Amino acid sequence: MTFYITTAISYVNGAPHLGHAYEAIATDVIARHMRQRDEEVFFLTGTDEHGEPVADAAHAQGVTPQELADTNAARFKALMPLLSISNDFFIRTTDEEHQRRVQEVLQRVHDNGHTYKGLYEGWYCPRCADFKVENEILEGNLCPIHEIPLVREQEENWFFRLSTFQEPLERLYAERRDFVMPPVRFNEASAFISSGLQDISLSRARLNWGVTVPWDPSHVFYVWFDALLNYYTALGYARNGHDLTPTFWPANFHVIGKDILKFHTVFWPAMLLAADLPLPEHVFVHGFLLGADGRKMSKSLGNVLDPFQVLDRFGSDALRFYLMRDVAFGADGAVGMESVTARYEGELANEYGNLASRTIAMIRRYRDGVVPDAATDPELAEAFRGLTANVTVLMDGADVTTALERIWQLVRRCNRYVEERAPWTLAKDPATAGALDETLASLAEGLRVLSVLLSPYLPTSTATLLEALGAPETSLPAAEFRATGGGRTVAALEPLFPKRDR
Ligand code: ME8
Repeated sequence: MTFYITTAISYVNGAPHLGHAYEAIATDVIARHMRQRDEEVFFLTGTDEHGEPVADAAHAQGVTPQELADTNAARFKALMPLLSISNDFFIRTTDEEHQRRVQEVLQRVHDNGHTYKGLYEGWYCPRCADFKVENEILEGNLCPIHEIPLVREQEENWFFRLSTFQEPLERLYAERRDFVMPPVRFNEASAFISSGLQDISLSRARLNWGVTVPWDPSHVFYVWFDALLNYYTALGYARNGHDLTPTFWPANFHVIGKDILKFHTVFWPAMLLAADLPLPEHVFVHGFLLGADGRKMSKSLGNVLDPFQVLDRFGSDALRFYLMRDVAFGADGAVGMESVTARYEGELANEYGNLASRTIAMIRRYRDGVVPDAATDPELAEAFRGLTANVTVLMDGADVTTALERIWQLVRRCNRYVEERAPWTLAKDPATAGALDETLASLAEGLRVLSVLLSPYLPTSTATLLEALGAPETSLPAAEFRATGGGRTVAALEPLFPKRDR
């Protein structure tokens, strides 16, 4: 089976921020989990480099759009390994192969009769690069997202006949309730469609920073169609000379934020239908990260959490864990350094880290570093029953937060098990040697299973720990709690989550 998952591609008019990191991490957790299931996974991310926002930002900085794109695309690309993102390709919409394929697909849309030339007049937000329809406009003619004044624009454009896709889209939404997730976003997209679709511009005549319209070279494509098509074009050239499209198209998951819902849940499926291309399975819409004060993060409010600062102080596993645990995937959530510290100390260090260090230390102290070859405790085995199946179902629905909570309940259960069994007491009396063997074998097994399940979230520390346990296998079948186990030698382990200066 194959699994194709994408993030949105980031605008290069600014530097990467925590919202970008959040989306990439969540998508990475799902991709890594699917690889554990032995799926053939392709995970795409990248940068969105054309259009007015980039051209304007470049102009303001006195550089060419290409220069600005090169500088910032490099920053986004460099962020991925810092976050332990396992993307299979990084697309830039200025890639020649991308541009060629955009032209090919949109030429087909044109040839299929879904375009016409007309005069466009409407309210336009230069930051969204989007014309707003009446019911989206805030009082005082403001952009609902940026809250800046909209500009009245008029120009001759090529139009895409979105209105003719009203019925096909209504049918799509009637037939596939999970096309958009979570349900609240499905309802939002569905309501937008029911309110009546208007044709939209497909090209810009005034701008030249974009992909040239092949049948009318005085125009460039409207940046959103160029950008959306990245999900399709990348497969054509990501692996030099080998077209991955037949293997991976259509995508299984597009992961996006709530501000770009309309483009992905309405324009995108209509465009694919117009180009005779199969539709993706799911669009998952996540919420927004807010400052610790619950307001939109902004430099002027001083409530911005900088991903680089968190990475510096706590490392990538901690940032990944924090974001997946603290902000329910799909909802908005407030984030701040204090709560990062609390999760790091309270859960990573004191719960998982502590379970790991005491399990290994006790095996070394009481059993010369060899996991006892004993039957594991049926009661603990029972607590683990169904865990992997549960996580699998949750991940199918992209519910990375609930899956993590489910795993974490077992981290806590194992720590309680240590207290209940008090191995340090069992070790004092030779008559309880059998009970100590069972306890240590069970803890080693529990810790191993938990680490396999946690590896998509904490790829670095779980790899270190599984190596120390002598059990580096991370495929999902290895996450079953075994009735017996042992005989393996464990290695000394440095604290996985050492104390940090405040
Ligand atoms: O929208 N919290 O690019 P972008 C959570 N180029 N997610 C956030 C966020 C926040 N505070 N701020 C942004 C674009 N995001 C287009 C996409 S796709 C064909 C083109 C998310 O750099 C945002 O919702 O503004 C989007 O999914 C992604 O980051 C990139 O945002």
